[in-house]
Amino acid sequence: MPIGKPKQRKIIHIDMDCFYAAVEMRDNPAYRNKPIAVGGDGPRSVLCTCNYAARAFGVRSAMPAMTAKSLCPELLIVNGRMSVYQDVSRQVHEIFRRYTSIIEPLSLDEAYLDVTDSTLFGGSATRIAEAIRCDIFNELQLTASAGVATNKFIAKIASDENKPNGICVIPPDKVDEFVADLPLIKIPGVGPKTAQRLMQAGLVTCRDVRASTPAALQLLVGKQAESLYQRSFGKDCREVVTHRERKTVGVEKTLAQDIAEQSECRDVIQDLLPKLKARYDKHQARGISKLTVKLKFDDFALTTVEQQAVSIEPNLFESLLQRALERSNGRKIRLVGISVGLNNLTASNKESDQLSLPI
Ligand code: TTP
Ligand code: MG
Repeated sequence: MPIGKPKQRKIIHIDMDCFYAAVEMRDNPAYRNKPIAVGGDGPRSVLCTCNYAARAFGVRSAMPAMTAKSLCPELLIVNGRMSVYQDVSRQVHEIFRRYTSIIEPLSLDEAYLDVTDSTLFGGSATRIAEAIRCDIFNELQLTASAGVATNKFIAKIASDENKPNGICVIPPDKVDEFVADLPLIKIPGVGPKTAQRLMQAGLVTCRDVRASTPAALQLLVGKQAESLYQRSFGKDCREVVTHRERKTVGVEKTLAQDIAEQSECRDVIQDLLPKLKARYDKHQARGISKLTVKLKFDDFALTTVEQQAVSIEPNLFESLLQRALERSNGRKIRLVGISVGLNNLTASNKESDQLSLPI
């Protein structure tokens, strides 16, 4: 390899198929050939996920149970068993560790693996990904999908291409072609609002972003412009991070009935405060950087208001609540949450390291 040329990385993204629903089907054979979803089936419940039989009817994650039932009247909605999903997630991670120690979990059912330096299967990332999917199937009776590429962004998008129970490999010489027609909404970090703003400016695919200018992008998406520009050429130099520091600690409550009064929201925050303090206690060494109030309105829209702070101040939560409620436009409140931002321990350590250097 010529000196100075960076080594081509081999990244795998693994994502379990309809994870909670798949575990339920595995453990309850009666669910197997039926459309099922996991969640509550009360009038105010929202689905966590559903199996692929239910998806054929248009049922989706995060959909209100009532809507799902109207799309698919025979949908069976089962209660979730979080501790079982956590156990399965641990078992999946044990399988990952047979192949690499560089694992970055994204959620219970999703992780990035860096196998650049692996010598297994002659160093073939594709064969490693297939071996992982086989182990998961043989040992846990569950299916996973995999994306294999030279960076995290492409691997993540690839894992979705041939779902369920599929693999998609994007070799370096196919990246350009794969990315050019990619709709921007598929890029992690580009949410529906950003995608809408980009579309209004005529930007729908990565090809459109390539033809734009960094300055124009800056106006549209602010500080996200640089990474969006990079992604549109298939570039992503983020490492697979094996340990990520928690950034916030929070508590929230979904209300039994939507509320409209500020005083009622204030009462909910009063109830949540001791829980927040108890949770923060475990992270005291980090110190606090900000306080945040989050509200979910009755149309499921979320809003957050935050302010820098160094301690849990009930009065500050109150004024943040007031500012959040100003955005309600007559909507009622469905959920109230409060959280604290934690200082970055690693950064402060680095700082003290620098201070202790001899001058
Ligand atoms: P996902 O990987 O997004 O979805 P999935 O595994 O159910 O389906 P897919 O085959 O498309 O990957 O999320 C993993 C689990 O996280 C999912 O099984 C349930 C949970 N979840 C929620 O509880 N709420 C949500 O809104 C979403 C998206 C997921
Ligand atoms: Mg999944």
